Amino acid sequence: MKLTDINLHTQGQAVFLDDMTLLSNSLYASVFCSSTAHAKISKLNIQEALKLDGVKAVLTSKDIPGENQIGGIIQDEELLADKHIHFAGQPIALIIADNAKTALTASKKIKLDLEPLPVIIDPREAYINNHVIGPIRTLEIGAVDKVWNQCDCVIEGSVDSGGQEHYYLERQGCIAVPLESGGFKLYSSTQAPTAVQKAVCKVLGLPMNEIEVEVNRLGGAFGGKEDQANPWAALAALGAYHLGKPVKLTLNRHEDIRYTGKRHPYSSDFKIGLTTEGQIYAYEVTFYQNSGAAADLSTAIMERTLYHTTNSYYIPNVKTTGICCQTNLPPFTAFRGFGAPQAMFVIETAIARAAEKLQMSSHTIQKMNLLKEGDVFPYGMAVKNCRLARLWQEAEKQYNFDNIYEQCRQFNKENKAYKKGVAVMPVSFGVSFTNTMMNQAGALVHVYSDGSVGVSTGAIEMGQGVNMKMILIAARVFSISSDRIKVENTNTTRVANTSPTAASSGADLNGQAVFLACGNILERLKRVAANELSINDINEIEIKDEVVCVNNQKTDLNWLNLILKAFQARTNLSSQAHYATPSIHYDKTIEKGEPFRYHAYGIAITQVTLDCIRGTYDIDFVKIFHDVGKSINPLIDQGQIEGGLLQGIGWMTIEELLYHDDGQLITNNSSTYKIPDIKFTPQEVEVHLLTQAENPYAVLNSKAIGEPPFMYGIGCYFAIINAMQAFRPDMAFRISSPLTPEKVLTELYKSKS
Ligand code: LUZ
Ligand code: MOS
Repeated sequence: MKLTDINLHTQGQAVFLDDMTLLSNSLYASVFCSSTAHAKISKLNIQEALKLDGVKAVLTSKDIPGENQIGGIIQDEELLADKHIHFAGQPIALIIADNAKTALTASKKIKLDLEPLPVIIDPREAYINNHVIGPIRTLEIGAVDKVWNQCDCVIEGSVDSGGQEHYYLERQGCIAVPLESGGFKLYSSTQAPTAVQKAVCKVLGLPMNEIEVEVNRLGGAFGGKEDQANPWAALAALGAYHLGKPVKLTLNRHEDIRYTGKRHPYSSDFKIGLTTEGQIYAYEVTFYQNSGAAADLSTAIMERTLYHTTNSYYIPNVKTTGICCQTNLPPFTAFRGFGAPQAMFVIETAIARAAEKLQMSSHTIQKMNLLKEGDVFPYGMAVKNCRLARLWQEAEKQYNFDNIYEQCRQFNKENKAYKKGVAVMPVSFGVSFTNTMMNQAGALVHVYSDGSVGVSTGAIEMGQGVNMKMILIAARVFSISSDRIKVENTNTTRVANTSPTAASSGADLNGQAVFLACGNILERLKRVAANELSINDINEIEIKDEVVCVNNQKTDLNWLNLILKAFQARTNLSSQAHYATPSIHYDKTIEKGEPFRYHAYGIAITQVTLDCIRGTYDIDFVKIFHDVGKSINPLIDQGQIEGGLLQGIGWMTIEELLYHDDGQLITNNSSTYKIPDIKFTPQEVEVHLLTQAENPYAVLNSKAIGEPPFMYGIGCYFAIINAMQAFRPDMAFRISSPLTPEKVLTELYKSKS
């Protein structure tokens, strides 16, 4: 069997950046970053660092030959701080030495004289002080302001959600190798090789054809390497540029956690209006996004937040406003879900509070307002191929929700110290980059004369199994054994102008390009076969399990001799193809359009048991009903669902980022920042993939899988709240996420205000 990433990972044989064999003349870099969050630099002293034996250079902003600028959407971020520091962790100088330890030691000898400036870490305080990034955007449908008096019940509130560290196992890093042309080849741990290429070009002042970026695979990314692999690659390249030798730069875990951006914390105000039966009539929300010190992807992330304001519900009157607030924290960035989880947490909070007031279960309100075919989202797109009702029905058929709630009530009646809680969490996630331009991909396929196949795309394998999906797509088109197919690493000279592997669309976009490229070659092969077999109409020809068939009848021609004949006939056995998602569009001036090709849907039911003496909780089960279209590989999709769920649960429960008022991250190591482990994992996770759910809008009728399951984790927060209410029915809990055991315990014994 061919060794693919999946085998290599499980055998510990996969080669990551840090495992690569270096050229013998390689040098090592370390980055000196600010430990102060906001200040003017009055003096930078590098003399002590330079004196250290083995140090080759200390580079600062003055040594940048091109532009000292790495901002993507908005040009507001210096690669190396020149005069002004905006966050703790901002790079100031690059140390190059002949070994990694010396580079790190030298970085500690750099001295800074600073004039401290006031630090803002709270998004609302930033907003009041006018520190806003990009335009404030509002989407509207119906007329919210006119309908509040028609609602039986109107509830207003605020709620916060915390940030989240990506905690990819492979940290950020890059190896930059000078080439004879004066350009550079970069091996980078990035989701976006073209973005790295562009960032390096800008910093070094070189054209794109002088920078080659190659990626074997990543040890996880989760959005953390969509934009934020760029600075480390640009710094490694800067070192290689000045020293003319390969330079390796990797962050250690402590550096990575402190210096790089995370999921955006949000603080939000909401107002929801319903009938006494639970029909939602109006919803108004303002999102204050803590964007950090520079734009990074914040405005795009806010755009996805706005589009997911109403999650899986149809609400006729909606007004949603998003504000990107500039603070003195490291620029927050893409993270699985890209702003949608933050929006969904707020609407679910609004529904939970309405349920309290109306004295009904949240799931009654959720079900009553579930999206139906043809319903229109606040951004103007109509729901198509909506499968929420089907998912809900199937879930209720297998697990009678009322029974589950009743069993919990019974348990809670009989137990004092332990309480059970339940929550249902529906998810609707729009698939496509919200920036229409980014929805394109390329593939290059070679069929070699021995019948083996090489596939190159712009997709990055980061453990999500995209390479296996590419193999399965090529195997399906040619109808050959997947053992004949190899996916090459990702390289900007083979497939250019790539979008990041992000937005859950890696397999959709690159897979469709592979499908088209293979189709081109297949067409040529059919002509060769027609010629060999003296058939006039190539539509009568088909390859089935490596055998050429004519009108479903097997012939003597098989894949191997067909390829040989084709080569002898001087047939082009390579094809490049390009795919651009059709029909999507958006007009920001009117805030209406059809930004997504389709939506991914699903429902999760979560039950927890709360230890009311300790504040700790166990997750009894999560049962998931998910629409992944016609899955290309159900095992990979199940893995993404389980992984996404657990990462979402972590965000909502135990993963807590704490900052000092001066902008220092307190939870800056694995000893203080806790991610879910196997013991924390739900005792039971059941995944049901919806059957007979072809999706006509993506490759081979499949659906994107990467991000949607993350948001099932939100159900865990509400299940815990549900259990807390069973312990203290007199309390209305108002707790920001993450809902750590510490917070649970404090709230359970709080006196009633
Ligand atoms: N990245 C991006 C994303 O640039 N645009 C998006 O819409 C997106 N969505 C999810 C994850 N990453
Ligand atoms: Mo992303 S959050 O890089 O799909």
